[in-house]
Amino acid sequence: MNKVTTTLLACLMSAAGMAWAKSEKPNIIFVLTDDMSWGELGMSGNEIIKTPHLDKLASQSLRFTNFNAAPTCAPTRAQLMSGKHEFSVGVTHTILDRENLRDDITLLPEILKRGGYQTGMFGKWHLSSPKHKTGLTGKPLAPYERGFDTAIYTYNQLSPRFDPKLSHNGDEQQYAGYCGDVVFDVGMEWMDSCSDDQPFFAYLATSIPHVPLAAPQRLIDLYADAPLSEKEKTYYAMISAVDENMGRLMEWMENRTDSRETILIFMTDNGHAISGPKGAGINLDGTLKESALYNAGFRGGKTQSWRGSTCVPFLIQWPGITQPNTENNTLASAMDILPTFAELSGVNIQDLNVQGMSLLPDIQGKPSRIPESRLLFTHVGRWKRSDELESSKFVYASVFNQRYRLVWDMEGQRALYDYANDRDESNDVSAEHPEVVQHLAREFDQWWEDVQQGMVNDLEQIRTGNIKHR
Ligand SMILES: [Ca+2]
Repeated sequence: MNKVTTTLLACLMSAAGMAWAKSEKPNIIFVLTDDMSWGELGMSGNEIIKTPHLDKLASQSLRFTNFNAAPTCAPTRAQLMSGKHEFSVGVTHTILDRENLRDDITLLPEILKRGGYQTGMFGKWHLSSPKHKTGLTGKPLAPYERGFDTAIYTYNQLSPRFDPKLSHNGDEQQYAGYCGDVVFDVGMEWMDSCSDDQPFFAYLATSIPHVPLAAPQRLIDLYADAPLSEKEKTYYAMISAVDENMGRLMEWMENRTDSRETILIFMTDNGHAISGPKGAGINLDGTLKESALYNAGFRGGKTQSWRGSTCVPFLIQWPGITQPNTENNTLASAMDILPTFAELSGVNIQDLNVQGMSLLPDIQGKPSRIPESRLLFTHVGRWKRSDELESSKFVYASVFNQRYRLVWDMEGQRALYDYANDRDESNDVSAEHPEVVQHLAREFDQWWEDVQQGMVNDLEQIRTGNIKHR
């Protein structure tokens, strides 16, 4: 072989090698916490909370500043797993069998398995009731039967907070330590056990800082001199426990020698939690109660309809792809995660009719594919009985675009906010923009009309007369 041919061959081989390296699918670590908002991060201006590791991650990440979850726990998980609005997939509550994610749809881990991923989930599932092994069409509801190779999970909260019991693919096992640490322990152990030949997807879903409140004393002691109630100190200590584990995870990642890159995502499941530190939290009109708690300038929290109820932290670090310390203000949704991961893993999901849209271009720093006309809809759900759903239409609901949010409060009073220029939504601009009100209200009517056909759990309870209520 002459020198030119050898050189040409080497170039071709090198080019092929580069192409292969680029086509290698990244590992994905997705961390979701429970009842923690932008306000509970030091980087957002909270001067009391101690979150050094999350602040560091935020400074190294691309931060989505208009990323929206649902206003409560199970509904956000339904969006993540299905790529659809929670009402379209049956989830209209967090209890009463209305947290059962309909069994006849394809879930995110199933998509990623098609793309060659090893899949694991650790922590709070909250998309099926422990009473039901199967859904309405007779198919299984448990995470280990819906696409996760390994699921070490609880149906809802990890309980008790110390030494909790979790189901390992259906077998109940006792775990030692604080519940927040356990989720990361079993998650990292599983990732260490994964084959290097395939990428992995690890979904770590903590059940903290949701109530019941409990944390290691050494973390509560961090807030000994803070102007907080005892309950608030414990709530903040639970967030510091999340932070400490994020630090542990990031250190663990640095010490690994993967042949492929690893994406790290941190997200939370709803806005500032009324249910967190009981006796503090948020008023029914979305303003903060008198306390040293902090809501990052937003109005609204968990279960409500103002921006603070659904605009949650979303941090993504993808070495070589995302730029550190950057922001993206695209109107994004938890429904977008499934199509984003489908695209990056090369799986065609056209037949699924998901409502989310891929954020891959946004993540790669390319022009977004999310159209200017995009609308998102939120609704607290949680009507007491399924046959009250129609009369609940205008309770804590909203429809919004990139600038305006039409909000119904608990009493059904409507207001329009220019949230892009009025962060705390204090100025109702309905009178100045009647055409915006009319457009958004009409779209909301249409959405409500269409979405009810997906509320399979409510429809079944109405059909059978077996209506669950608190
Ligand atoms: Ca939650």
